[in-house]
Amino acid sequence: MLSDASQKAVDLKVVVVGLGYIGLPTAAVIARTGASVLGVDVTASVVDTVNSGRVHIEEVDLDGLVSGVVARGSLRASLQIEPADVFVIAVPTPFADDHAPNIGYVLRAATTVAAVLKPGDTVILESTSPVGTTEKVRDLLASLRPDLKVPGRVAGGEQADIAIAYCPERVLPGRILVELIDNDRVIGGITPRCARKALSFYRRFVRGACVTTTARAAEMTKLTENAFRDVNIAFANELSLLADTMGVDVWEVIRLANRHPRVNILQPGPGVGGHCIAVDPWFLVHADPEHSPLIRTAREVNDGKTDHVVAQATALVTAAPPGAPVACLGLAFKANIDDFRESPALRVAETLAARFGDRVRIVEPYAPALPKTLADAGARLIDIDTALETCPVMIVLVDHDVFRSVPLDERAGKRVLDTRGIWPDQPRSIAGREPLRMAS
Ligand code: SAJ
Repeated sequence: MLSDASQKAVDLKVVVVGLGYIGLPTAAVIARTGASVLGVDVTASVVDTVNSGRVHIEEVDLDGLVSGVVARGSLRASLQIEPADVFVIAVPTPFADDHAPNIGYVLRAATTVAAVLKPGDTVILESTSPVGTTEKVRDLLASLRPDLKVPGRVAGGEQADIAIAYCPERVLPGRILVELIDNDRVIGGITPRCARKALSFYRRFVRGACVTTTARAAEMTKLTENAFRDVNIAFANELSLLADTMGVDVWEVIRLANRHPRVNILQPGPGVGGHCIAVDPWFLVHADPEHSPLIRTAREVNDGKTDHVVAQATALVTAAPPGAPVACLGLAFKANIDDFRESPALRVAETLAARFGDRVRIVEPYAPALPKTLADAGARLIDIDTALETCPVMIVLVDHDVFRSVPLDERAGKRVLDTRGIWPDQPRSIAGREPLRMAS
């Protein structure tokens, strides 16, 4: 017989709107607690895939978890929403060309939720959002459901019928299932009571600390975390340009500087990619351009680093024997994942393919086929062994483990541009420049 607590978990009905990189793992983790979870998505193929117990995204251990909870009947997917006790919104918040955040998907999801809301329900927004979005969701729900008393809009002494909160996800792709459980959560309520309601939900599956605050503070906290990382990567990328000018190995300098007890510099690379760090800082800049010059400049430095890598790579290929094949190692936005969104590696490879056509070979163990832009330009997908056998020019764009492990004797004599510093023993790097090293 079930204990009271697990009986409660079984009875809990949760809807997760958006079955992407965050929504699907979140839905599966909640379903594992015994709650009955419905994942709602606008894409029929995603719904079909999940209902057949499979996954449409690569994430460590996600396939086993999803197949288990679907087989047990704890997780279902649908194009249609159903009534529930808790609604979690995890849809994208992209930005327009002028970096204006687009919260259209969030408002559409809230509209869908409004149709089935009832007193006692909790609505939680997890999508990274500009400050004030949760209040906009509240206002939208209030206008669509005038029959419900919404938080922050009730006369003194009265209780709201529903709770609304913002709780940003903080998980790192590749470690999502672990971090969903172990990371601390910041839970911002429209009112303190809303925060407490959301807190009791997260306590079901989060082992990390759950800290409550206001919705606005939680929204800004999420943007701050990613802007912090972007600014710090920009510092490393700026150092890499300075080190090039000075003929110094930037990775060695960073390693040495990080021996200082209060210095912790991140790693330079070909630019910053992904759907979070390259995007979220703009939400802060867009809200108050006058007071965000540092955050804006960091974005520009990181984007500028990709242009710099393109110029270095172009110089390296141009200096190589005519017709020599060029291997671009990696397309993903970072190591050991299959996510190519906003990837600087992809941008570099596409530019090189547009310039050098069928001389360009791509090595990307996480891509089953080449993206169309690359294929149309004449580039070909090959494996790392073929690249090592046939390509005298190699451009390292992603630090996948399989690239990192290539020993020096297999790449000796090659012209290498190593944008990730994975081959510190390569005799010539950075467009043929010999970095100065101190004698050991
Ligand atoms: N990168 C560098 N140098 C570094 C670290 C990263 O160039 O030293 C590059 C990566 O190669 C990649 C980009 O930055 O192109 C972003 O990678 P990441 O590993 O820093 O972050 P994401 O985008 O995978 O995940 C981030 C995380 N945020 C923070 O670490 C503050 C994660 O916790 C968030 O949940 C996620 O954004 C999100 O969804 O917002």
